[in-house]
Amino acid sequence: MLLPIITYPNKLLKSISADVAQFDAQLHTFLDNMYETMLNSNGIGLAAIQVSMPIRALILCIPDEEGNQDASNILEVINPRIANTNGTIIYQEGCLSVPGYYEDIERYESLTLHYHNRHGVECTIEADELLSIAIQHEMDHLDGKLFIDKLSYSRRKKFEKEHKKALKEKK
Ligand code: QAP
Ligand code: CO
Repeated sequence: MLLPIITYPNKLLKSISADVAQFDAQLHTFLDNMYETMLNSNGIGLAAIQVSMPIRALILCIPDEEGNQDASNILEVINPRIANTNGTIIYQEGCLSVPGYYEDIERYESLTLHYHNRHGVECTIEADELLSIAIQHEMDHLDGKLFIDKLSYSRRKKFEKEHKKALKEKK
């Protein structure tokens, strides 16, 4: 089932999401719906709050060399914690909740992540490059932050201007 993705400036995107307590069938169905919704919108990552659900869950599916996003490559991350970080990296980020806008953002180059999978099992992964960037981007959503909140004053102004223009053109 496709879920509606909310977009900036919807205030729900500022929510602090709550820890997941029950790793039940309802959560599994929700995660499946998130995956379908993300692929349908050509995304590589999606946080639960982007579909109006304020829980600490996110999904990632980094495309392989052929650009395929196989279901076996999906990473479902619940109640995540970053344990260790290394270096910095700059990447031009976008967001399904800020469609059509992309800016360079600095992130940790690599990190260690502790999280729970859909069954509540504790997992740890080492991530670098695009996966590390995507994890940090999606974890920001859990604390009500968007990548545009990281822009310098002048870049943010540029965004607000382009956003207003895009809204007018849609009407
Ligand atoms: C977050 O972003 C991310 O504007 C996931 O028109 C971003 O999936 C992780 C998208 C950068 C790592 C690096 C954005 C699709 C998708 C758009 C996305 C659009 C259509 C964004
Ligand atoms: Co996003």
